[in-house]
Amino acid sequence: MSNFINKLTNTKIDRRKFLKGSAAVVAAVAGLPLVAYDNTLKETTLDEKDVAHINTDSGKWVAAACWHNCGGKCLVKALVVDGVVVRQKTDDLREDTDDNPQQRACLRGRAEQFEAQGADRLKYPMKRKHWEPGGGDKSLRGKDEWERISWSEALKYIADEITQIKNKHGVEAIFSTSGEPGPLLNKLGSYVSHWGTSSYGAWYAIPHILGIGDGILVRDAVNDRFDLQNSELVVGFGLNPAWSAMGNATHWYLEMKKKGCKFVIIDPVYTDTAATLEAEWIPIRPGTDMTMQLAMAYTMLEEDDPVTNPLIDWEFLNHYTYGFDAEHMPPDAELNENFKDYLLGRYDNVPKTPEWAEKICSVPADTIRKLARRIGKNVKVALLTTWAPARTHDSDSMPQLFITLGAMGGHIGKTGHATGTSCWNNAANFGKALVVAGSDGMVSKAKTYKPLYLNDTEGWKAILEGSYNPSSVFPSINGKPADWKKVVSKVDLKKKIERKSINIQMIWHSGSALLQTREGMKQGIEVHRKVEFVLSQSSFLTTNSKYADIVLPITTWWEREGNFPSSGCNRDIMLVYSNVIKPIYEAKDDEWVNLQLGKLLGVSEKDMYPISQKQRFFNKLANSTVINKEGTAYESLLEITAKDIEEWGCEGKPQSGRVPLKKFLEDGIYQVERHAGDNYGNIAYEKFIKDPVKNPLNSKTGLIEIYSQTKADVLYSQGYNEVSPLPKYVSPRDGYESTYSDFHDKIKGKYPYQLINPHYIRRSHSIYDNVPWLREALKQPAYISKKDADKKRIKNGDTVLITSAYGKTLRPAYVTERIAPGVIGLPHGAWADIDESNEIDKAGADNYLCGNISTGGGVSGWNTQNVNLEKWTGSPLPDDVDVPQRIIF
Ligand SMILES: Nc1nc2c(c(=O)[nH]1)N[C@H]1C(S)=C(S)[C@@H](COP(=O)(O)OP(=O)(O)OC[C@H]3O[C@@H](n4cnc5c(=O)[nH]c(N)nc54)[C@H](O)[C@@H]3O)O[C@H]1N2
Ligand SMILES: Nc1nc2c(c(=O)[nH]1)N[C@H]1C(S)=C(S)[C@@H](COP(=O)(O)OP(=O)(O)OC[C@H]3O[C@@H](n4cnc5c(=O)[nH]c(N)nc54)[C@H](O)[C@@H]3O)O[C@H]1N2
Ligand code: SF4
Ligand SMILES: [Mo]
Repeated sequence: MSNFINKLTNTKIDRRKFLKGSAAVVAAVAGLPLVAYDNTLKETTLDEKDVAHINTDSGKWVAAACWHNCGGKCLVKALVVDGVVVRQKTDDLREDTDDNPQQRACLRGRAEQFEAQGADRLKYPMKRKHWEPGGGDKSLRGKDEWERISWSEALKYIADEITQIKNKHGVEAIFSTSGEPGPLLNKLGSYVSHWGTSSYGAWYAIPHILGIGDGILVRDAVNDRFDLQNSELVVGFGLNPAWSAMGNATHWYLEMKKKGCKFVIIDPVYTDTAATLEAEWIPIRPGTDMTMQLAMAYTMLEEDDPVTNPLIDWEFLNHYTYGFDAEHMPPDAELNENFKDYLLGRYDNVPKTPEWAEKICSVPADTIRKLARRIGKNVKVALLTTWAPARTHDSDSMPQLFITLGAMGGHIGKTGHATGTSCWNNAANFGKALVVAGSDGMVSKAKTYKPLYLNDTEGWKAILEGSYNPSSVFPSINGKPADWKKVVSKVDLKKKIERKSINIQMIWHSGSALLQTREGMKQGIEVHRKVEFVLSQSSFLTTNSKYADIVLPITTWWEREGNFPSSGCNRDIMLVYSNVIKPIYEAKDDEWVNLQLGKLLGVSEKDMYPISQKQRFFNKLANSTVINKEGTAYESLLEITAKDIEEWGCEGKPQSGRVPLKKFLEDGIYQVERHAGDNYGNIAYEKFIKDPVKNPLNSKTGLIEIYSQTKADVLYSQGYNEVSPLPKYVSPRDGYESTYSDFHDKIKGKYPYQLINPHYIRRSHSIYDNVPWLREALKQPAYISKKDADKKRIKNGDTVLITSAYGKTLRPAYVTERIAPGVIGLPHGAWADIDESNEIDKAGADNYLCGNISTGGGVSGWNTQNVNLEKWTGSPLPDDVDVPQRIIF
């Protein structure tokens, strides 16, 4: 790359020369083997000195995509000189004020140029050397050499494999791990897809049944950033926006702090968020939050006195909930059990006292009591949580308990009071979107096939064993669970779902990193070495692609037409991106692949894409809307002229709107100006609280169901295990108690530590893990408490071996007082790098340690894994930045 910079400053270099100069090609041309792994870090790093010399006079700033599912959404701009991006910047369009801050990019977004233009981009279609139709030596997947093939060869091989497999085993033998081949596949017949609780843990489907959510967006619901400024106290479980909701979420919390709000953060880690907010930190063991919450509820019940110490909002409980006590049971309850008597231990002889909780969650009983006293009805409290504490096994009742605690304090539906999740793009600023991308106009009436769904928690295991849970209650439709009322009306909830047989013979990877991001990776690799054919469409040799037979080079979003980001922005803004660079080498987009395969398999363009890509983008732009000044309705966002339409060469009518089309595309963003008291505020559940009869919740009874028969029935019919209609604590599989072989006598077991997977600032899940800049900045360590490290004589930087019942990984230790003893933090999403000689992963791939365990509603329980920790006696790991990039041509 420095070569390239020199050339760029001295001559007008063309793009092809630049790419030829990249080390990968140099390696290949020099006659090195085709699997030419070469450390090109120096080649791909632009430093300040390089940049200073560039003559950028002819350059153009383009609004570029930062396309990842990263928990933020920011403006990224790329300076394009002679078809190459030489520099990036972020939002400098407006003054940066507290109420209307710029949407500034994080370190990852600013390193995008080294991803999109990385030397390790897949450049050509490739096949593994020993692949033959039907598979060849399948055990070589993941270790074979790669050979370049032409697009026409690749497409022909793929079409032939699909036809073979379809004829031999039926189309239900094809497992598509992401939606990209959907338009083609659903014309070929029913295929297999997957569903999971992924981000949300137990907040995925059950909350819908309980009435959580207020109709704006079912499931999640708290107040918006301005209303939250009225809160006096935030009690936050696992709240770490400084890492997991970059963008402005931490700023919104700081604005609350400025107004005097205090923060208590309950997390196994003393996070950067807790430090920034000067929060009181309460360390907790993973997967045990429910015990602490139950003990808080117990304390409130024990100490409440309507006159001298009013902690509980009885009026709220009586009017808006069912199931708190024997006098307020829902009409459909089949079990004579209520929450209050459960707290008091009437059913199990275990009163849920702070002393009981302390033994499990490690939070001192006194701390629990003190905190419970602070969340009484007369304090404006925001009880917030991310989804992380519920990404644990057996956490199905966690959302129900959380809303119960909020209801006890009456912290719902009033200004400054809130109870719910504050996470991802909506962190600390929840409410309906103020700017909305329009529809693309694609309404297909043609017959399509619905896929069969595998649940992620059992996915790889189900394929190996040939039987799966058909999960008729929860499968996601476009990432959202199905409307529970509709589904439930068609299912006999008193009957357990029967497992069905399955025979997967082709895996088709595209826009997800499934082998990397779902549990049971070791079994996943076994599956990849068993089926007849593995195809992967990607931009790099990702984990999915490494274990494939054929890989197809796919464009990044910088090389495409332009679009809106696919996962939402924070509610104040809408981003848009344009084409930045031409496709690198022979990269094509997934739509093109579908079209070419369609030609070979007899599916026409009209069948798949009746509207062209460009016209679809244009339609989305034309149909985009923005909230009106009064906050009562939406109006057109964009002004589009006849000349615009002509220039685009699209069909459409001129229209008036808030911003001219060209300006929106140039800026890359529209931001709604906000101020306290404007017409766009949001208090979650406000309408329900005003009139619960007119504005019932989405539960069967219309109220918050602290006892929910439907929840218990749905989970029963799901078939994994039975769950109480009440929010009872269940000691989770692979949780704290199971770190002991004998919990009662406190004898530790084979896997005495608990592993969590924080979402890491080096990456967005698996994305960016290959970017040298980011690898240099952040090490992907295993975070280990000083106490545990001292016991094992582990020092900072030592290589450690982490072992679970499912797999082993190596990492450098980061020894710190900022993580609770007994807990190990292994950041989520590193690209697995498995040493075939000993089956040990060297990259710290979280899912190589997480096993296929299915509980309750099929919740992925990543933050409850039992592991062992040892000092590694073999050779120490090199820094990730010194590990060769995966360059295969
Ligand atoms: N152990 C553990 N596992 C977890 C989690 C955890 O906390 N712990 N978190 C979970 C969560 S919250 C989530 S959301 C999931 C995320 O799981 P995934 O969505 O599988 O993760 P990503 O790494 O974002 O993978 C997206 C992949 O699609 C590719 N891609 C993007 N756009 C396109 C395109 O247009 N075409 C093609 N062909 N490819 C494209 C990207 O380059 C990338 O390789 O991971 C989950 N997995
Ligand atoms: N940098 C970065 N940001 C991301 C992503 C990414 O990959 N990288 N992914 C995005 C996506 S798709 C999602 S879904 C969100 C997820 O966002 P979050 O749910 O916030 O995810 P985490 O970072 O896993 O966890 C947040 C905090 O919860 C703590 N925690 C873990 N287990 C427990 C527990 O049992 N109890 C308690 N009280 N705390 C616990 C962790 O220590 C951590 O500090 O992140 C988004 N943001
Ligand atoms: S990775 Fe996410 S937070 Fe970072 S710049 Fe991109 S959109 Fe923003
Ligand atoms: Mo997620």
